[in-house]
Amino acid sequence: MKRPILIHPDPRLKKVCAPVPDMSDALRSLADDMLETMYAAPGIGLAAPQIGVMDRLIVLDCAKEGDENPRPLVMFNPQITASSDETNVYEEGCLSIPDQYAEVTRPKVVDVEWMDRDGNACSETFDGLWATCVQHELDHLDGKLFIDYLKPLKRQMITRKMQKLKRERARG
Ligand code: K2U
Ligand code: ZN
Repeated sequence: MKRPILIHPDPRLKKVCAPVPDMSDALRSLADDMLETMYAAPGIGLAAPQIGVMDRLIVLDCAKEGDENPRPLVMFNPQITASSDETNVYEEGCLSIPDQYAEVTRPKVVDVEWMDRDGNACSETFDGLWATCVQHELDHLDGKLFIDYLKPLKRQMITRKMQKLKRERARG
């Protein structure tokens, strides 16, 4: 089922997540909940700590709506094994930092290894939006947010806006 997405600042979004042990039905069900939550947001990626689960699990689907078939990916214990020197700049957002966008520079191409929902070892090279997204999600597993790449003043401004948003949401 759809899970609530944590909003920055939240200590759980700054923690380093634990690798998942062997595959289980519980982990498969968690991945399904994350995909449902991601599509409903809508988003093109989601990391387990964003729904308060401190495990190394991310889901993504960067297929362009309309002209590509959806391609939901579930990655347990994902690792970047190589990244290009060439970089890309992308105006990133984050479902845990709603309505805030800023340019982030990241390697253009990355090789990623992970375990899939059947427990199989997978590896693939990503570029374009897929590369940006998988790096954004992997950062979440290490407690890193896209605003951590910004200048302190810009980061503080965004954090204060989120604190205001949370106060307003708490008032209902
Ligand atoms: O992790 C998340 O919060 C979901 C992110 C994933 C993402 C961020 C930046 C760049 C690529 C992916 C987004 O909120 S998903 C929303 C979105 C949709 C289309 C393009 C960029 C971001
Ligand atoms: Zn994010």
